[in-house]
Amino acid sequence: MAQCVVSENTREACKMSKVDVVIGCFYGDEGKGKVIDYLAADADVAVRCTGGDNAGHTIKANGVKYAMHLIPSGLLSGHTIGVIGNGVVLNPQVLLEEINNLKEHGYDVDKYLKISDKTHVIFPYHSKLDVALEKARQAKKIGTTGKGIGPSYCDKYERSGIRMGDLYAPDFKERLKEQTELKLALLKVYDPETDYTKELDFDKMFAEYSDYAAQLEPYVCDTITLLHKALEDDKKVVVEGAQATLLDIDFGSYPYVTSSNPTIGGILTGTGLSASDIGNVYGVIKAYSSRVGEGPYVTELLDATGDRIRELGHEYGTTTGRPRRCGWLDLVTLKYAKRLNGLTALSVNHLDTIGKFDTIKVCTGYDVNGEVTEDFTTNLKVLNNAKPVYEELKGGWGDEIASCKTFEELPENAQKYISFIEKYIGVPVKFIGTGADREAMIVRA
Ligand code: 2SA
Ligand code: MG
Repeated sequence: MAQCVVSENTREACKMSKVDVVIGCFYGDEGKGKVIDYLAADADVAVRCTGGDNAGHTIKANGVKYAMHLIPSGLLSGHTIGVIGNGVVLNPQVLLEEINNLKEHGYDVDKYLKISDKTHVIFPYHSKLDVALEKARQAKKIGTTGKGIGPSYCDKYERSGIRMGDLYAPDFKERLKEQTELKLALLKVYDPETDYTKELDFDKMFAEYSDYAAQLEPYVCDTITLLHKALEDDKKVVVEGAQATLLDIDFGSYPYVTSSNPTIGGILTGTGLSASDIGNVYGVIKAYSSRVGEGPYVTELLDATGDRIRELGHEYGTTTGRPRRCGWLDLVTLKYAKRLNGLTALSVNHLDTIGKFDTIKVCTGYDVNGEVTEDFTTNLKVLNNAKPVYEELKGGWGDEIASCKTFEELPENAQKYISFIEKYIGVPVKFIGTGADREAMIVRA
């Protein structure tokens, strides 16, 4: 039999996981940025893989608060390369604002930012279409962010999208002209009352995008090779999930979803990493739940308790400023997120916030027409009919936990809350967010 030419050392190295992944388990805004920030401290590369500037990670670094929409927030560590992967849809204007802001705060963006040549570009007609489509949906609105995400992914899958690399091709002008005309015709169908010809003036758009292209050119490269070379050089990579499991185009509550795969599959297709490169998959949740936009939400509280969670947790969107819908933690949904993503550990944020309630409810089952199930479904009819089955746990702690550095230092009820989640899901809670500051986090071994 032929001998295997791969040495034992290489085989061992292959087994070591070098890519940590951070995924939102519910509807976004779980506080992924905080974990990413922690992991980036010893990561060499941080990658964004899906979505666009509909994402917003708020990070506080050196006393400054940054709302990161496109640049991987790992770059804020000061020594981590930030990669915008091929699965992202990119609005160059937003990106340039972010680049300039970081430069003003002393970040060497020119050294650390890389953009995939395959990343699709968002043009003004995408956002116009996004808003016009929402308007045309009338009573059946999705509640999109209006950033042009859906229409841009439509172009990608229809194979007419313009990618970062295409901005430098000789036919860019011709393709942009063709797309602008097509989109103007479409807008006329969806929103016949508005004249878009001035807002989508081709010459102006071409001049603007040619300027953006020139400014961004130094960052554009083959990020797939870059990532794999980094792994071959034993570098540590963190993938920053955007949006969340229940907003997944395939696995979320369709059509109330975003237009990409924020789940584990999107991590691979949006970066070019392979399944066997993935090691830790960190699922991020809050100690309660929230949602922006339309769609089913079984544990939503439309009462004073929901309002109190919103105020205590400052639940207003980073991207759009919209007040978020709020409710108790839903473990049925979390179990679904665990199954889909293969979560290896959890991060629970806002433990301080939920501890301000004396009694906390946690959803452990859905009552669907008298039958209790622990299995989530995206069937809207079932979801809209499902009534949460709650278990009550004792709260009564609060801000004082911000100074706790270990799990053991937490008040007994707070420990019990975390242990309850772990027992139900069967996944350890590794990170616990105990306050707004980035340092306010317990990291368990
Ligand atoms: P779109 O604009 O097409 O993606 O909107 C479709 C639906 O997806 C929802 N959506 C989001 N919901 C929560 N958070 C989002 N992004 C940030 C994040 C949040 C932030 O990644 O954490 O900090 O502002 C996000 N992006 C899209 C949207 O409300 C629609 O329901
Ligand atoms: Mg967010």
